[in-house]
Order: sequence, then structure tokens, then C-alpha cells
Amino acid sequence: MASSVRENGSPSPSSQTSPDHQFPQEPKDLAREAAQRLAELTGVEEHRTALVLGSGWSHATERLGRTIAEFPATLLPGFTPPALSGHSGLIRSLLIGDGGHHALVLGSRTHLYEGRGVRAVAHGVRTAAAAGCRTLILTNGCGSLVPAWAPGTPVMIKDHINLTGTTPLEGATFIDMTEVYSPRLRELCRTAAPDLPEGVYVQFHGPQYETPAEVRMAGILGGHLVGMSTAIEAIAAREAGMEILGLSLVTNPAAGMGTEPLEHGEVVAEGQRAADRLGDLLSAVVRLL
Ligand code: 8IG
Repeated sequence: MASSVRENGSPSPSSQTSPDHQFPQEPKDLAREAAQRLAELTGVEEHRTALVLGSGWSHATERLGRTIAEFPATLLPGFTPPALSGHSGLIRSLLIGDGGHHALVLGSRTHLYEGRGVRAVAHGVRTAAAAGCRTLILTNGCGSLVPAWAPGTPVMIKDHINLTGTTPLEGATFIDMTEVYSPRLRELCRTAAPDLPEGVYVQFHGPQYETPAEVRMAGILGGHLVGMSTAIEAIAAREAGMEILGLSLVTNPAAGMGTEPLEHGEVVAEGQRAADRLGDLLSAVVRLL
């Protein structure tokens, strides 16, 4: 029988159809184990806020707080190395403000397109929930359908459309999705950044970017931003009862909206240019939590 792992380390297409067998434990049990290990490694009993850093956001947390601990995510059960340049595989525990609260920074995420299954995608969020986090800030880099939102523009997510055809929920788990992106946190974020625009994020499976026709479809459906993360994580976070703030960084015009073909290098470069602005935004928001 041929090996199911290819030279680049990603699972073969056949195992991508049902790769959750690579994640055999009950998701919540594995998240609890990871949270216990996190507490041991950081000496922090409970984290209050979690941040997941997407493309372009890795430098935005450098001045967010005092680093209590920093280590590769792979030291925690269930975490795998990041697949992508521009994503750091580090987890950091920060102390926010004077005598403030502890924040957990997940420097990378697992994407659906990595083929590790949806349990692996949701594991970071579930670990944060098991570590005590009640508030979750999900960040990402994305394409924009709105011409006025040029590369470098941060956008608050007001709602999402999940076009991945999958969900992190298992069994008859009926979760209310009316207010996934917390109106309270959005209001609070507007206090910190009154001019921040708000948009609907559309998650595609990826890893290919959209065709121009798919981008037009996303627009007709009511979308403003296109990406490959966040919606699945937001669903898992709502299941865990967390309050969510979603922040996107526009790194490129969505396909067919601009003149250039899309390149990953462009995405990373835009994040570096926007880092200071994103850092100020996150600092202001986290201090209000
Ligand atoms: I960064 O244009 C980034 N991620 N689906 N489309 C999708 N994901 C993205 C894009 C984009 N830009």
C-alpha cells in the first residue's frame, strides 16, 4: 500500500476526504489536554483573551503586552507546524496592562486546505476556550471586493458566509449564528477606531484563490471580503460560548477586481507595511476588554 503522505508532507487527496482519523481523540478532550500543558508551560492558570494571527498580523502584537512565555505551538498536544511563510508557529502568553489580564496569542492557524481535517482547524480555538478565554480576536489577511478598501485597509467583520461546505460541529449541535461577531465588541472596537469599515467575510475552502466569477458570486451573495479561514473557527468559538471580534487586513483586491494576478509574497509585504497601524488598533482594542 502506497504511503498516504506526499513528499511535501501534506496528506494525499484520498486522505483529505476524511482526515479526522489523524485526530482520533474527542476534540474537547484534546483541547483540555493542550490547555493543561499550556498552563504548565506558561505558569498562567487562566487566560482571558485569545488572538489568532492571520496573514499580515504577525508583527501587530509585538507591543501588545509583556511576554510571559513563548514557545512553538507544537509543544502542545494536537498542534502541527504551520504550512505557510508569513505565519509564525509560536504561541505567546502576554500580560496586558498593569496588573491586567493574560492574553493568549496563537501565531498561526491550521487551514482547511492543509487537509488535516476540520478538527485540526478548530483545535486552536478550542484550546483557547479550554484555557479560560471568553473573548476571541480572529484576524486574517483577505481579498477585497470593495474598491475603496485598498491593500493595507483593516476591516471589522460584521458577519460571514461559510462556503467551505463543512463545519467544525459534530452531530446535531444546533448553534445560534445570529450574532457571531459580537455587537458589543464591534461597538468597543469602533470606540478605539471610529473609521474602521465593516464587512461580510466569505470563506472559501482554498488553497486556490477565487476565479473572477466566484468573486462576483461572493458579491452577489452579500460578501465584501474573501478568505480561507475565520468562519470555521468562529463557528467552533460560538459552540464554545466565546465572544468574537473578527478583524481582516485587506492584502489584495479580490481576483478580477485589480489588475495584477494574486501572489502570496504580495500578501506578506502588505502585512509588513500595515504592521504599525494594526498594532495600534489591537493595543487599543485589547485594553478595552
Ligand atoms: I491574504 O483574495 C488572502 N487570502 N480566498 N482570496 C482568498 N483568500 C485570500 C485572499 C483572496 N487573499
